[in-house]
Order: sequence, then structure tokens, then C-alpha cells
Amino acid sequence: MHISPVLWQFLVKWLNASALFPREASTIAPYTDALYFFLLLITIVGLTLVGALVFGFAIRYRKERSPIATQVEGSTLLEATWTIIPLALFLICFVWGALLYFRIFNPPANAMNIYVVGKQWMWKAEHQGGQHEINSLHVPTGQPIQLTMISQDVFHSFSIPDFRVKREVIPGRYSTVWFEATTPGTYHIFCTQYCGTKHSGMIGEVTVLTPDDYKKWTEESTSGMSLAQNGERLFASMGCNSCHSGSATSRGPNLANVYGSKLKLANGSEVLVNEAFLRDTILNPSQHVPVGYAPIMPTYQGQISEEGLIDLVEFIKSLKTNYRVQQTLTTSESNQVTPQDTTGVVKP
Ligand code: HEC
Ligand SMILES: [Cu+2]
Repeated sequence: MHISPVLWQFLVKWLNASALFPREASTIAPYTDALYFFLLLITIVGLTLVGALVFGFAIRYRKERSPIATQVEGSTLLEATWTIIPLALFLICFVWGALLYFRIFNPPANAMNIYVVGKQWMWKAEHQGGQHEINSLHVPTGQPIQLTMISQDVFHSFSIPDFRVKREVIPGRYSTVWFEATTPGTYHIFCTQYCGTKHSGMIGEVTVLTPDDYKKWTEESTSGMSLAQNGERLFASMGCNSCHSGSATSRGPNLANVYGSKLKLANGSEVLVNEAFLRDTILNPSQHVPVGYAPIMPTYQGQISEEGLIDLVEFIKSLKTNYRVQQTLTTSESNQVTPQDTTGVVKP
């Protein structure tokens, strides 16, 4: 719905200034707000109409003046009116809401992925380049960002009100949410799912930077190793490469190009290999046995942290036809565990 842009901007500015309403700092925000205000508008119109009629009739038909109202029996016009108008309004809300829903739930193909791990009581963010942050998230403007999120313990919910972003963060399963920030600045992150004693302290700050500043930030805060590179080390130190060496004689399937492909499983189903599938197979391999392989892969449940799983997933995603594990790490090397190797491994 397009009401006069000047009036609209004035209204939103006033609401922001009044602290009653979050800022509009993502591309989706004006769209969700338009629907929100439309709903508010029809609610107010309905309330006023019904309220006015109740008061009007109460006065018009009060006892002293006109005690008996005439009954209206069977007016097709009246019945059609009160059926069609609300139906039309509900359908508008439904279609409008559905269109917005699809937009919110389908990240653009060029979205940049950042991982978020929630735990009692903090948010950890991991960028592709290996930058780690706690209770803080740096993102550039003008670039769709997809957050792939998971909880290490209980249910949490990740919310950035100024972006109109909120999504459950669940243990054992990746959930995603996307946004595109429009205005440099800092914005609140909240956990919006009660998650224990210090739930109210599970907060953080998004820092939105211009693309140039973001680039500078990634260079300054790099840990020297990307997620995929951490994953490569983990892949070797955990012995994955003993079965997934990519050679014809290896016992496990070649993992190059597996990401994004459709895999036929022994139980007859076909699955799309995405982040969630990769994480799942590492933890429950027996439930995802592909056609032609014996279910010999051991489970890694309880042995790898969520961060370690993210690293492995990113490494497998990065495996194109050139399979690097074999060349970079020999089997003997892979048995020596250096401090870096153990970053993703859960210590007993
Ligand atoms: C003992 C050999 C062995 C080890 C060690 C092993 N795997 Fe596997 N892996 C397999 C086999 C066999 C399959 C196929 C059958 C299955 O899923 O059980 C498989 C399947 C997979 C799949 C599913 C992809 C596909 O094409 O089916 C992924 C992903 C995977 N492994 C990753 C890993 C990672 C990561 C590690 C180390 C943490 C690891 N594997 C360790 C043998 C192994
Ligand atoms: Cu929480």
C-alpha cells in the first residue's frame, strides 16, 4: 500500500523519535511495516465503526426516547455487505502476508553466509574468513546476509528489531534468516526466547559498515584461517580423510562437489545436500547412507563442537574437484594434534 511518501516518512520518523517504534534499517523493514500499519489501520477503522454504532444506538434507542427498535428480517444486501467486505479485507491480508512471507523466507542467491551459534547466554558469530565475534556482528550495507544459526543448548531466538529480523535458534538444527542492512550504524541484538537466568543479558550489537569499512574490518580481525581452512585441519585430525581421501580405493564416498548435489540414499529417498544435511551426516551417518556404501562411518556425536561442525561443513562445501587433503596433509601428519587442530574438538 502506498500512502503519501511524505506523510509516511513523517509518521515513521516521529515513531522512531518517540522510541515507540524501532528504526527501519533493512530493505525488508518498510515492507513489513506497511503491512503492519495496514493491519493497524483496518483494526482502528473497525474499532471506530463498531464503537460508534454501539454508542450511537445506545443513545438513539435509549428507554425514554424510543424503546422499541424495528427488527430487520432478511436483508440480502445487508448480509452480502457484511460478508463481502470482511472477506475481501481478510483476503488482502492473506495475499499480502503470503507474498511478504515468501520474500522473508527466501534469501537471494547471492546472500553472504555468516554462522551464528547461540548458547546460554551469548551469541557467537563466525564469518567465512574465520573472523569470530561474541555478542557482536559486523555486516556491510548493500549486501544480502544469510545467518545460519544453531543453539548449543536450549531454544533461543535471534532478533534484530531494527531489521525486522527474528528467528528461532534451535539445538540440533540449523535455521536461517536473511536481511540486507541499509544504513551504517549500530543496532541491538536480542534473544527473544526465555532461555534461563541470564536471558535478559543475552544481547549484542550489530555494526553495519559501508562495504569498504567492512572489508577493512575483515582484514583487521582475521584469525589467519578461514572456516574452510580450519575445517581442513579438523578433517585430517579427526581421521575423516582416512575414509574420504577421494581416491578410488577409499571406503567413504568422495566428498568433492557433494554440496548442492542430490544424493540417492539406501532407503530410496533423494536428498539435497545442504549445510543441514552435512552436519547431520557427521553426527548420524547411519541415517543418511547413500546408495552403494556400507554404513561404516562412525558417529561423531559429542566429539565435535558446533563451531567444529561449521568448520567441517565449510570445508566440505569448499571441496570442488581438486581434492586438497591428500596433498596438504599426509596420514602421519594428521595424527599429530596441534593446538589449532583441537579448536573444534570437544575435550572429554
Ligand atoms: C570409517 C570410515 C569413515 C570415516 C572415519 C568417516 N567417514 Fe564419512 N562416510 C563414510 C562412509 C562409508 C559413508 C557413506 C555411508 C554412510 O553414510 O555411512 C560416509 C558418508 C559421509 C558423508 C555423506 C556424503 C555422501 O556422499 O554420502 C559425509 C558428509 C561424511 N561422510 C563426512 C565425514 C566427516 C566430516 C568425517 C570426519 C569427522 C567422516 N566422514 C569420517 C566413511 C567414513
Ligand atoms: Cu537465549
